Amino acid sequence: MIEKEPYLARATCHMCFHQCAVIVHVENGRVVKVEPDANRPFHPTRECLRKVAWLDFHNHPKRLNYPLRRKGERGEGKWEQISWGEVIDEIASKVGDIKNSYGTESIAIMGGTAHGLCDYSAWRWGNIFGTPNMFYQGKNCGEAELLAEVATYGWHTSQTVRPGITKCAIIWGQNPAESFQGMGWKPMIQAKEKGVKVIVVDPRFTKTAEEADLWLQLRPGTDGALALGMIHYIIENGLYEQEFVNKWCKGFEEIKEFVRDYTPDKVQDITWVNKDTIIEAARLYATEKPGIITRGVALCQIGRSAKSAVQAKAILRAITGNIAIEGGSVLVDPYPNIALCETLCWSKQLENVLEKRDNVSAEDFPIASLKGYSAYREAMKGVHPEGYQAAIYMICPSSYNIWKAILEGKPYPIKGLIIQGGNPLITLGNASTIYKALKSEELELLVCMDFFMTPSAMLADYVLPAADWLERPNLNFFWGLSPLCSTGEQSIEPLYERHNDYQFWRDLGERLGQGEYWPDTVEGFYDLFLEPTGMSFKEYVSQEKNWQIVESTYEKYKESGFATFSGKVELVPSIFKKMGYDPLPTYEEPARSPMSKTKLFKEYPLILITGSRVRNYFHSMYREEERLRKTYPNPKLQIHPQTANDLGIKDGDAVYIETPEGRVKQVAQLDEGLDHRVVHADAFWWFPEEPGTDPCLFGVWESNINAITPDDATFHSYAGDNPFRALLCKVYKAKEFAAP
Ligand SMILES: Nc1nc2c(c(=O)[nH]1)N[C@H]1C(S)=C(S)[C@@H](COP(=O)(O)OP(=O)(O)OC[C@H]3O[C@@H](n4cnc5c(=O)[nH]c(N)nc54)[C@H](O)[C@@H]3O)O[C@H]1N2
Ligand SMILES: Nc1nc2c(c(=O)[nH]1)N[C@H]1C(S)=C(S)[C@@H](COP(=O)(O)OP(=O)(O)OC[C@H]3O[C@@H](n4cnc5c(=O)[nH]c(N)nc54)[C@H](O)[C@@H]3O)O[C@H]1N2
Ligand code: SF4
Ligand SMILES: [Mo]
Repeated sequence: MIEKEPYLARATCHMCFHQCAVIVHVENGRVVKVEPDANRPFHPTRECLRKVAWLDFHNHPKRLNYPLRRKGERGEGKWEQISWGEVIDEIASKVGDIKNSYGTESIAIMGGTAHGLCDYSAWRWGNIFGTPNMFYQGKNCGEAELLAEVATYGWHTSQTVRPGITKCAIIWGQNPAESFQGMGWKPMIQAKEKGVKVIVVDPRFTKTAEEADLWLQLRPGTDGALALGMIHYIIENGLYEQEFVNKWCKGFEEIKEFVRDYTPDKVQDITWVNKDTIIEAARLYATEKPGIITRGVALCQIGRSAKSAVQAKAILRAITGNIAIEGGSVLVDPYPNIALCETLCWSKQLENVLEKRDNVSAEDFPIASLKGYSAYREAMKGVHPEGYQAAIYMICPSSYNIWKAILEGKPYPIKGLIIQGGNPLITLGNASTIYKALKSEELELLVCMDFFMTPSAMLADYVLPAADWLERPNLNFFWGLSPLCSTGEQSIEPLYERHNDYQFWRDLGERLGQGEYWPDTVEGFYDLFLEPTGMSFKEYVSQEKNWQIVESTYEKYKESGFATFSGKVELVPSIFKKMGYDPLPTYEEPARSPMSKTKLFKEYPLILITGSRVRNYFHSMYREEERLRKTYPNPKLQIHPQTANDLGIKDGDAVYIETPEGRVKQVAQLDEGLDHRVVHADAFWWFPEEPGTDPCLFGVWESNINAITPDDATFHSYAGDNPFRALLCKVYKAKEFAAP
């Protein structure tokens, strides 16, 4: 940061997780203007709509500015302002009491998606304190895919095409034209100009699908069957890469036998995709090489049918020889200049906790537990002797088990929950269970640190005001999932009594006797991460390019082998067997589908998918930003015109969406790009303009689709991700949709 005023700061925007390079103009200690920094890579694109809220968000009158302590009952909305010193003392004392009575594992921490600083500081605190119950939304963001990729290859794969080199791209369960406009979509458009063949697998005709050469409109949740059908065709027709398979893949004969039944006819019946289209997709991907297959958040959220889908995708890449080659699915190492495991005290966590209790979902979803992580570590040690940097997602408990541990004390009680950068009532399944857990007397401590009072924060005992991206320095390396690192300067000192997320954990840690682990400032914390570079954060951030990218390397397995038990690509992963799972990609119907629940289907005759990203928002954020809100004022239920007509629904009508869990209201949008048997509901809706007090909680029960999504261990993916898609519902007309 330049000291003199007025000045310019080279910051990175954090209004979503893309961290675009921006220049911030500061006068008299206040931000007066933010603009794209065209001199650095990854600057804001025209398509990003959230930019209009840059200043409004920072200055919004509803921002939390002081620490608050609850006065009345949870949810009553009675607060008193207290000092940071008092609030840290009180939280530390309660955390200490819970630790003494129940053990460190009884404190859970909960974050959201990659919000940056708060993730890293929370994980460091959790590891030092010794709790394996660190939930974050990576769980629903792709964990089921990542765990399958790592089980198969010992690495996860890259997501981007190389324009001019990649010949075929399957965009599977992803809509990057809305969700990755800069990083993922821009190279895709460039690649299109150079002739890449694009195949999109999505039940909706999305903006991404508009660019496709081939669109596979499948029945939601049947991705596993589709991928198995493609493997079947590729093997039967000798289109696989024999040399690579013979030399580097284990389990090929077993897979060949296993997919014998997945004929194009059978797969057409299951998936609703015409068999010629399935064959065309398989043929294109196997012959137009190199090719990539993206991960897609959808596949992690189709519940128990996720496993076959993610495993079969991993197999498809390998048998076609499309991994670890230029233009194909590259095996990714994290950005190498970051001491991720060390700084997060990861080894301490393993020592600490393995001898004590595993996370609360270890029994239901053992693959994502400390035991699971130890098994992965063992498998990988030949290639990653220091452990795998991108480790955190491997131990994340399922949220289902957190609520159960609070409400039923099983497998052991969770008594304290610290939420930072999360809004579970809106972004996790079955809000009524979450509501019960957050209001339960069994939960002795609930803390929420955020920018705004959210429905979840309303139920907290303490609400803490977070400093935003303009008020803190930023260092981000995408949880270790990409070979990228971005840095941005702090633009101004935090306004009012907003504190950065690090400061909270540091102060809490210090009060609990962890002083030696916590540098005084965020910059000191970042210095620890950056130790391998030999640079301090201050030096690092002032480099000309403060977006660092490490070039990909190819075929590195030829030197080290694959990071699996056998050193080969394991088409039938031994780690799955070891953890008690079916190691084959056996297709399972979604827990609620027309086939698996024929009786229920009679009452709920439409397939429901939820939560597809829109350019306007970042999940549950920014509903209070007036200018942005005008661009997308209300939640939409997309429905085929024919279905709508049958139900007497017109475009713009208010409609109820009902599942066995209850009903919510959204606004109908007629959409011919959907199959008439499928509807899509927006997720993430709450209404900051409504009363925050319980039971309204800013309209949490009105349009929030997660008020009516199920949460049951038997529905979840093998890794414990929430089932948000491939559900059943009915839709009918409502009287009106109250305008905000
Ligand atoms: N039905 C359905 N539900 C879904 C999904 C779906 O597709 N359908 N998708 C799932 C997925 S993939 C994800 S990632 C999640 C998203 O879930 P979340 O990450 O929980 O959602 P956000 O709205 O991004 O953030 C939650 C809160 O964090 C606060 N916040 C943001 N940044 C910071 C920060 O730096 N510090 C602090 N202290 N607070 C911060 C925001 O103000 C907001 O209130 O939703 C999941 N839920
Ligand atoms: N603007 C914006 N960008 C974001 C975010 C945001 O909130 N706003 N969130 C970020 C986060 S945390 C994430 S995880 C990513 C997610 O980004 P994406 O992976 O692109 O996820 P979605 O848009 O939720 O879903 C992608 C597609 O899955 C389709 N789909 C639904 N059910 C199925 C199914 O059963 N099978 C298949 N094959 N497809 C299905 C939907 O129709 C949708 O078009 O976006 C990130 N980028
Ligand atoms: S909101 Fe996201 S895409 Fe838009 S400028 Fe900020 S970081 Fe970039
Ligand atoms: Mo996500």
